[in-house]
Amino acid sequence: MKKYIKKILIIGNHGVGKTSLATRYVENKFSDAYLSTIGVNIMKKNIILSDHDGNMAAVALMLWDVEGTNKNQNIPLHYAKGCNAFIVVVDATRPQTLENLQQHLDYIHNFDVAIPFIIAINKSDLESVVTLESVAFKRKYSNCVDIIKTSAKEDDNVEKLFTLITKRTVW
Ligand SMILES: Nc1nc2c(ncn2[C@@H]2O[C@H](COP(=O)(O)OP(=O)(O)O)[C@@H](O)[C@H]2O)c(=O)[nH]1
Ligand SMILES: [Mg+2]
Repeated sequence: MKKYIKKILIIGNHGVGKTSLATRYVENKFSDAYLSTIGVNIMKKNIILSDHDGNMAAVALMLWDVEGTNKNQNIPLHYAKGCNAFIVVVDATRPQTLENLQQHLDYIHNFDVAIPFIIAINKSDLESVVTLESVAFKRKYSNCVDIIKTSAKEDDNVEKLFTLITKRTVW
């Protein structure tokens, strides 16, 4: 089996659920308490992926859970060094977090225009007010792997989110 090491950055506004998604995926835990991330928190998970043809890959996944950035705040560019993909998280209950999407995309594109990213519209267990027209969006950004609704709280689509984006870095 081929072995890979992949680095994925998780970015988005404060409080959208970046840490919760990573913690759900890596430790299968969730907390309602909000502890703001300072700087960056790196989590690791070893996974086995398989594609449609039955090819297998062992991936040592490094998730960089980056401190939230709101309007006009930027993540240090060096965090993205050696990064293979991005997860951009939006809060389904706060339209303002979608307004900053362009800023997060600009960060990615400053670094590498071709790098794959996936968008998580998180907190799908709550009443959603955020919509993103996915067909038009994906046409505009060919490196957008998918836009998926997730809930770190109820463990909905979390595995799918991380698997989809990691697969794109391998195959
Ligand atoms: N209802 C609900 N709350 C969530 C979900 N994900 C995160 N939260 C809550 O939202 C707050 C911010 O989450 P956190 O992961 O710290 O956000 P971060 O700043 O993006 O890392 C916390 O109080 C979490 O418990 C979710 O899927 N559903
Ligand atoms: Mg956090």
